Amino acid sequence: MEKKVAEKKKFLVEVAWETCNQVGGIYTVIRTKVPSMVEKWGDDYLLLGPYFPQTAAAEFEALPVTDETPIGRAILSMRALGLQVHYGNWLITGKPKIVLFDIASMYEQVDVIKGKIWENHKISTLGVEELVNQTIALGELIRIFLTQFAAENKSKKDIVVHFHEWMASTCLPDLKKDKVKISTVFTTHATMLGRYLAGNVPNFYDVLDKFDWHKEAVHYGIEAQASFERAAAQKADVLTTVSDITAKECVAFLGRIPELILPNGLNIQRFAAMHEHQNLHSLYKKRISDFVMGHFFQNQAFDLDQTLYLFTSGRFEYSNKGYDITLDALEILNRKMKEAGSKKTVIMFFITKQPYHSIDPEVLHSRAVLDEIRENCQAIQKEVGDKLFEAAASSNDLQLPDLNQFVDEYWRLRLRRTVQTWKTNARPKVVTHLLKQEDDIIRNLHRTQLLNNPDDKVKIVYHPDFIVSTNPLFGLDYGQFVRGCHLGVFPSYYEPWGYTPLECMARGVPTVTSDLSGFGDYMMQIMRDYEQWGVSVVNRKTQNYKESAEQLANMLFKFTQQTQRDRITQRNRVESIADTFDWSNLRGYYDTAHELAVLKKRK
Ligand code: G6P
Ligand code: 1S3
Repeated sequence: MEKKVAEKKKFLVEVAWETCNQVGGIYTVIRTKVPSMVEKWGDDYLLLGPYFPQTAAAEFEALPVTDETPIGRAILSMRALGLQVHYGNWLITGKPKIVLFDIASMYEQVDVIKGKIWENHKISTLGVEELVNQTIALGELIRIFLTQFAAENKSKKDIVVHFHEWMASTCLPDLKKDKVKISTVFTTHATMLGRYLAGNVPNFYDVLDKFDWHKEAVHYGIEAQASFERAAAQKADVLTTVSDITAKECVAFLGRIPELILPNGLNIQRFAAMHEHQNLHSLYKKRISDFVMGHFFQNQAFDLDQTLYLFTSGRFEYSNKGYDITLDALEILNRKMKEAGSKKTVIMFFITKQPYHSIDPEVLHSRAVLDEIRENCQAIQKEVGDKLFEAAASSNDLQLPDLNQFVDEYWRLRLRRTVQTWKTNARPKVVTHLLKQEDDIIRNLHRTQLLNNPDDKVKIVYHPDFIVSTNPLFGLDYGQFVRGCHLGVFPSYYEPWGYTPLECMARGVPTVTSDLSGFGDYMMQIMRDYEQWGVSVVNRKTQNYKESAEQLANMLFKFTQQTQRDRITQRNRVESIADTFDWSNLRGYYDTAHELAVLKKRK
């Protein structure tokens, strides 16, 4: 009897606000995991999410809906009620089936739904922000669909529904109340209160178990969000999160110990460039060097062979993402390098998103003039080449002629004039765009005077926009930019998982992370000699801010002392362990969560 139950087939539904809708890291989780999920589940796999026409136009392909399948019948019954439900393929690797719900078709009902939520679950949603209203409307659409789908489940498969984050889970308490025949998993990828409190309360981790979740939620104006999150966490058959660190927040804010930790992976195969990865580094580094020449050389030139490109990137969460500690460590690094008489130059890129008017025209202009200088040089090179060839072929004498005579006066003058007008006494800008207002990065740079002075060993390029291939400054997409850099720096203070260091590893780029990020914590657990593999972990758990900044500066200083051979070897090593984080290795954690949900439901 026991055996028969265990063999029953399962159908998996995953639900996320970021299905076919890129906002942040959850999109990466869902999207990169799809090939591995489709491999296991085949046709017994479905993703649910919101319908946004613009993204759908690029990533979604509609399929006909018939009444021959439970999914089709559930959709048709919703359409009969006047609800807009889209069914089709998500056009990504793995091409999964997805159902997207048009929130607008439920929006008029939001106040009625809110009333019921209050009646049934005592969750107050008065005066909430627009996003919460949208998630409530989406939740109701998901509730109707899942209820109908479960009722249509004639094959009697165990339906497991995996909800990601509160935005996709406002209906979870109702599904439970209505005893809909599904098993549920809820994964929180961060907690609402953690996000707010970590950035505002000093020693957040030390006082984690002292907070009154409700009082804090009201204080930060996120009572509805935190309540939905807590309700979903408590009602789900299985609660999971992405790291041990966030598991502690679950206990403190959601009132439940997660049954499982589901570490995040990537579809590493997509990045694998095998032996090519070193050549790609070289290629993309040249493109970054083009920018660096254009930006810096008009005022100060340095040896590009002795220049290292470091970067950090992510949403603008100044202290959560560790931009503060990175800047303070860079000031120390600058001093150390000067004192040691280092021949190296470090260019540190801050890639994040902040409101701006436009790219700074002077930065663009300088870049354009450098391109013109290159064109002049190429014209001269061609002229000299052609004339030298002619001279060599027609001469009997083995002496090399004076090459200067082959350069036309016009090109000589034009080159000189272009270079002269380009050179300037003005310091290279630290920020590439015209920001709408001064922010914490700029304030810190002014305090530390890390302003691209000629004698600085550490130079700053603050690029307040994400990198896309159409960007005129680099002409690279983000992945190419990462490959061209030497080191990714992510010493986060609050980071439930953090994909950025993993994205470096996948491209063979060494990285710095912190023991307060889920990824760093996980690395420390699975690999004792992680440093050997190009992953440095800043201790932010037991050291104070100043000590951590000093430790980071020492790590960076050590990095500047490596030889090129060291760096090449290290890149090979980093690349060789990236497979550890392939979903084919990490999907097993999800499989366990789904098994567990079914078992708990049956009890
Ligand atoms: C790769 C390329 C080499 C290049 C090196 C530069 O290994 O295959 O041709 O010299 O990168 O490394 P670096 O760390 O100095 O950018
Ligand atoms: C969250 O996205 P975030 O950047 O808001 O989920 C991600 C995926 O699990 C995670 O990597 C990240 O740390 C969380 O913060």
